Amino acid sequence: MIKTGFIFDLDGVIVDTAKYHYLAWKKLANELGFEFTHEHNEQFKGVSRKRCLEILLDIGEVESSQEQFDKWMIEKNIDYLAYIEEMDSSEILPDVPKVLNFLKNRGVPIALGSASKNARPILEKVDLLHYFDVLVDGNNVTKAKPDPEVFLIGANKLGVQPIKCIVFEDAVAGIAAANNAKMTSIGIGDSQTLSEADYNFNDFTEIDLAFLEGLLT
Ligand code: B16
Ligand code: MG
Repeated sequence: MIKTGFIFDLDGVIVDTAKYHYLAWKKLANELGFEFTHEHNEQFKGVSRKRCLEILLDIGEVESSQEQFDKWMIEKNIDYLAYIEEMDSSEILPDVPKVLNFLKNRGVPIALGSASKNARPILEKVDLLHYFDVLVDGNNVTKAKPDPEVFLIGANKLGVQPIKCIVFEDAVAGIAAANNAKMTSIGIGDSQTLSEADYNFNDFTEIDLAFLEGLLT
């Protein structure tokens, strides 16, 4: 039987760190004299920190030097990390451990495929790091989702053919990246927003083990 691998996005799939990204970006926007809304924050999901700051400055119509840009990147991340410091396993999204346990017990290789450069400390804080055979995050990629790079590196490190990989994603760009990698994409969240996914669920409570079993055969 050809081996199947599973790749999980982090923010919006395993934990809801989007709310902390939002608070940190909002603080910066307010310091710069403009509002940052939840609608704005939607555009930031799955997007790299650098690209987020570019979008933020566009929203506020703020111009900056490279030096100032770099300082704001650091400032935002320091504020974000203060929230991460307080995280624990109570922040794991519902039924994520159910799925991870099932896959682990079946000996299925598991990777993380995230845009975040803070993925490892977050997984450590919520005590899920031990489930992952491979971590691919913002420190390992040169091309952002929807480019398939993050997932292709994950498949390669898992030793699994891309076509035999299953990706859980909450962002439109992430579903596109999985599809571009010729992987099976599972959208976690609003099915209309993630209509390009091969399968859709609102969250992991809707995924039963028989469904996962079916993906392994
Ligand atoms: P960091 P994901 C993404 O995580 C977030 O959705 C996105 O909002 C964030 O800008 C990006 O990580 C980078 O995060 O600032 O921690 O490097 O959904 O790809 O797991
Ligand atoms: Mg995400």
